[in-house]
Amino acid sequence: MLIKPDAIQRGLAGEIISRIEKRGLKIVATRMLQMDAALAQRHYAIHKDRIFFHELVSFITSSPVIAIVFQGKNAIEIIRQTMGDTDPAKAKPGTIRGDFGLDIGHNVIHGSDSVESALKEIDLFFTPKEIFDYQRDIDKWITGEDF
Ligand code: IDP
Ligand code: MG
Repeated sequence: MLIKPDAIQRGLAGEIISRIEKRGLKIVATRMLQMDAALAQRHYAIHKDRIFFHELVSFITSSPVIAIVFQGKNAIEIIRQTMGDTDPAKAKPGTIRGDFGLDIGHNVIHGSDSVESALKEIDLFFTPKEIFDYQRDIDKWITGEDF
């Protein structure tokens, strides 16, 4: 996931991380960076023909972001559900976008939409050495199994 520039500027980073962390997912990598246009274009390549693409690239590069890799059972679905609908106006209250956003172009968080895109996106932001493999004793209380 990415904590987008608007969320960092508004001081929402901790709250956003906390909501996902509290679901039980484990942080295995994190990095703060300011994306450049080349990285933004690769990250959002799937949207390159959309009318909002230029606006999207210019927004995501406008100020630093925090990239985080979360690991855990059904991580993609859990994060997408916790994020809420892409358009904050449609996102349910109780979701991150539903609680903290108003505008589709300023929706505070990015989350990968499939395991396949997560693997590609992780590769754009992290080297394998920056991703941690560690055990938490609490995992057996969250899922009944160790990750
Ligand atoms: P997602 O972030 O929920 O996966 P996508 O459809 O993948 O949503 O779109 C990527 C990002 O592009 C969205 O998070 C949003 O910030 C931006 N976006 C999507 N649709 C529009 C639009 O119609 N106008 C401006 N920005 C948009
Ligand atoms: Mg998407």
